[in-house]
Amino acid sequence: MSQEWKIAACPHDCPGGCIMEARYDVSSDRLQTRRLEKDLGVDGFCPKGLRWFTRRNHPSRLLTPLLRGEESFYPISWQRAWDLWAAALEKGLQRGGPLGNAFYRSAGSLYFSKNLLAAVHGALGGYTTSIGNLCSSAGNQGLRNCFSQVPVLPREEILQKGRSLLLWGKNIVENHRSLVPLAGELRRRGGSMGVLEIRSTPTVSWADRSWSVIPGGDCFLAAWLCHKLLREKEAFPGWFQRVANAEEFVTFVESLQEGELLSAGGISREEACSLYEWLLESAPVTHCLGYGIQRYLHGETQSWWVAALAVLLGAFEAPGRGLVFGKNEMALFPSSLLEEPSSKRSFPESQFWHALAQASPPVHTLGIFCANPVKQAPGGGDIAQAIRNLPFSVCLDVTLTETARCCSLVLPSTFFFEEGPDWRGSYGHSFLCRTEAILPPPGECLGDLAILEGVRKTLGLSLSPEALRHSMDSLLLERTDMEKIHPSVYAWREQNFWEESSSFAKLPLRLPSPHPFEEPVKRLNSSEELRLITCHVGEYINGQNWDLPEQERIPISLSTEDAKRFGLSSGSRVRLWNSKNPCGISGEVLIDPRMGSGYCAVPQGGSRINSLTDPLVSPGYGVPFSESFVRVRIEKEC
Ligand SMILES: Nc1nc2c(c(=O)[nH]1)N[C@H]1C(S)=C(S)[C@@H](COP(=O)(O)OP(=O)(O)OC[C@H]3O[C@@H](n4cnc5c(=O)[nH]c(N)nc54)[C@H](O)[C@@H]3O)O[C@H]1N2
Ligand SMILES: Nc1nc2c(c(=O)[nH]1)N[C@H]1C(S)=C(S)[C@@H](COP(=O)(O)OP(=O)(O)OC[C@H]3O[C@@H](n4cnc5c(=O)[nH]c(N)nc54)[C@H](O)[C@@H]3O)O[C@H]1N2
Ligand SMILES: [Mo]
Repeated sequence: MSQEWKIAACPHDCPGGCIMEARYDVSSDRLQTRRLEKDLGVDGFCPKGLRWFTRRNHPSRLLTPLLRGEESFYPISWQRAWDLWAAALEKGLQRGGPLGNAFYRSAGSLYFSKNLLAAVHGALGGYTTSIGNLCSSAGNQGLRNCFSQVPVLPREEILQKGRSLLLWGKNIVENHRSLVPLAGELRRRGGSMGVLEIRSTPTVSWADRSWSVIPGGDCFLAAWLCHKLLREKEAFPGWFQRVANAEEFVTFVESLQEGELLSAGGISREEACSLYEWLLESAPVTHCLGYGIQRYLHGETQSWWVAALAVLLGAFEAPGRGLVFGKNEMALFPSSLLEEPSSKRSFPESQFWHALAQASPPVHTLGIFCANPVKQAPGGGDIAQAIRNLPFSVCLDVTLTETARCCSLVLPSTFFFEEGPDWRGSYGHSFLCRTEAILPPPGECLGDLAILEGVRKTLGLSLSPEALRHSMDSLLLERTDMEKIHPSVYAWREQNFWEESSSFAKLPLRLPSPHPFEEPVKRLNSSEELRLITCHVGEYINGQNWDLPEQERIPISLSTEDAKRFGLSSGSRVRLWNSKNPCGISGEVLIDPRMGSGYCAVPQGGSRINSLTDPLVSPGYGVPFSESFVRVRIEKEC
């Protein structure tokens, strides 16, 4: 138990990657926090992050291992839990070899130690798992098509060399708060903040300029802008020098019809021209890609075309004209610690659950870590059933989540300030920090690695997850490419992709066919169906809203035109439904005059929203949540 100030880093999957100091005050039995000195340039926790400290003694927190009984879960000892899990893993090996045991991990915590969670499954010879993630795979794929990697533009570089930002559906006021002060600084230096959106958001209200597109329309708009830059000979001088296929690209762009591009992007010529002028007069403009724009079947094409536009506007030639999406917050994780298992079978993220039932060799056990797929993955309702159908499933989490409730065994994990040493990087900034336990966990909670340590001992494996944690710690402490700016905080000088001499681009030579982009689902009646767009919100991260009051009715934003067409007004109580969930979910209409016809927007993270989404796969193993369609009906009891 530490009464010293120690470093704590928010574990949330959020670009903030916020860091502050915390200590345990015995007299008040409270965790106290304080911000690091301002000039270090690291943000303190926001209200979402600070909730971790008050959640510590929340009544919903799991305190003992739980085993599913006939009617409900009942507490068992750790040794019994490990015996059951170890026996199930052995049975899995007998039935299907190493592939008989499945491992699924998602975005609940971004601490480095989470990369070690598959170690025990690996030591058993391998496992079945998922490939891709719920978040960024499609966008990353488009950027890899273009640059062979996901380019990194460190925040400091934007601050020093940038001027204006164009946010391609990046809702920074809600979801990337740490970019707001940076944008403020650029604004003070004369920069302009632009946003492209499909609806009203706090970022649209905050921005200096905003333009509307239709869902999935950005790639067409970006192609139109490339077309105009080439035709008007206003592309940045020398833009083609780092482009492997510049001639073919120019030929392809010249073959495109301007009018078709604008109509597929859902933007008028006048608006598009105003964006074009703004791009030239506000230069240098840094392009910031949001995650919403890549949740489509052509998500990879979306980011690829924005990348092409950035290249034509001088991304390689002039500092500050680059593009940012996310970056690998675990880039410095010592991957030498983990050997690739000899046997591994991967199913695309969205298809993983469906594949489990049909896999041959069969899957006998499933371990779920830092993940709540029943709530957060597309087709969540079916996932619940897929988990229940398995002979054995175990979920490590801090509460009895929608997913945990479907498992045979539920194991109580710790909070980040109850275990260590551990490390945390960020996909927003370039700091790393080392954290340690500040106080012991409540009840019988154990850290994820300590839980796995119990299984490996029971199985008699020599590989120790806790020993791996300590090796990871030593390897990171030995690094010489990080500057210590505080006893446990390090500044890493990340390479700026845009300034490396070897960086090059391969620009896109295709666009999706616009109407519709691709027929994703069999439509019931297209004029009555709305594309369902689910958006991240300011109050909580992803599905982690268990300590907030559940909204009985979700806000459903509709265009003025659609509301009129369906006879609805603001405040109308409706249900959103489709063939996957005919009973639907309850909501209240909000009319958004900025929206176009044919889609609705609702918050993600509601307990049943993904009962309406389809488990489709986009190139790069992406998850195109926004290719799901719903209908609206006036609410009456179902
Ligand atoms: N419809 C729709 N669905 C979406 C999205 C969308 O836009 N629309 N967004 C998607 C995106 S971008 C993402 S990233 C995913 C995120 O979805 P998930 O990857 O499921 O992430 P979270 O909901 O943040 O957390 C999952 C669980 O991890 C647990 N957890 C936290 N810390 C720890 C820990 O240290 N150990 C263990 N064992 N568990 C821990 C939390 O309590 C939580 O229950 O959701 C996706 N789902
Ligand atoms: N407060 C908070 N912060 C978060 C999170 C959170 O849940 N809450 N989650 C974290 C995670 S895991 C992620 S992935 C990020 C997500 O961060 P964002 O990228 O900001 O979030 P999204 O809600 O996925 O999409 C952003 C916006 O894209 C718009 N949009 C949808 N389709 C299109 C399109 O085709 N074109 C354009 N131009 N816009 C479109 C939506 O209307 C939405 O407002 O935020 C991270 N930060
Ligand atoms: Mo995400």
